[in-house]
Amino acid sequence: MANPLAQARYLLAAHTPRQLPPDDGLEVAFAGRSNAGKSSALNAICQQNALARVSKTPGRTQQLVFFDVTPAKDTTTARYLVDLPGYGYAKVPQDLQAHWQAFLDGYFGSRMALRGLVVVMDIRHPLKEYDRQMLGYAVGRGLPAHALLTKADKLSRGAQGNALLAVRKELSSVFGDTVSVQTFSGESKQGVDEAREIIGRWLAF
Ligand SMILES: Nc1nc2c(ncn2[C@@H]2O[C@H](COP(=O)(O)OP(=O)(O)OP(=O)(O)O)[C@@H](O)[C@H]2O)c(=O)[nH]1
Ligand SMILES: [Mg+2]
Repeated sequence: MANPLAQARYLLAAHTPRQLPPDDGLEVAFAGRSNAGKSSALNAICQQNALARVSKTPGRTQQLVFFDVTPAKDTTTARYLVDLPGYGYAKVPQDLQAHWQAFLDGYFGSRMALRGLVVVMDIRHPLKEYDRQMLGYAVGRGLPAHALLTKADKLSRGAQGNALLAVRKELSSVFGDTVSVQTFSGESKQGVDEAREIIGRWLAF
């Protein structure tokens, strides 16, 4: 079956709440620590090499970047993927961090269009404090969340399996069954079908 997410096109980058697109569609946000691999995951899921900007320098994505995945035949409901600024990057100046915190709090607290949250975590360093906070935000609002344990290509199959089991166990003890998890790699494309399936369901494709 064709991948509807492959149609993704850059729409806009929002630095302030006023710049957000109208809150009347369906959207899925990608969150994660700086350098975790969010932009790479978006690109792999959308089968595009240069949709979201990938960088070796952490803190690259400094806005809420919206990608339009509305099917051409659907003129009633806009659908978006949103690349959120990475968190936990100490070198971002404090006032900028405060700005993002407030912007993100507002976005998560009130965005009606938000249907699900993808939390991207390096499989070698999962479930850091901010990851738990993001998952808590989503679950607290009644939104489903899905964790991608990315950069799986850096580990053997056995080590991947162990990491997956450990994270799954921890997530289910804290959040019950509202948070799912899988292994993933933006590099090898491992797990892209599973991720597309979940995101596609949230976006009512
Ligand atoms: N080996 C490997 N490297 C990856 C993978 N995903 C991302 N990377 C690398 O990790 C670095 C960061 O990737 P990005 O996708 O830019 O990460 P990000 O989370 O969007 O980072 P910020 O926007 O700065 O928060 C880059 O050097 C990528 O090439 C992966 O699955 N495997
Ligand atoms: Mg990025």
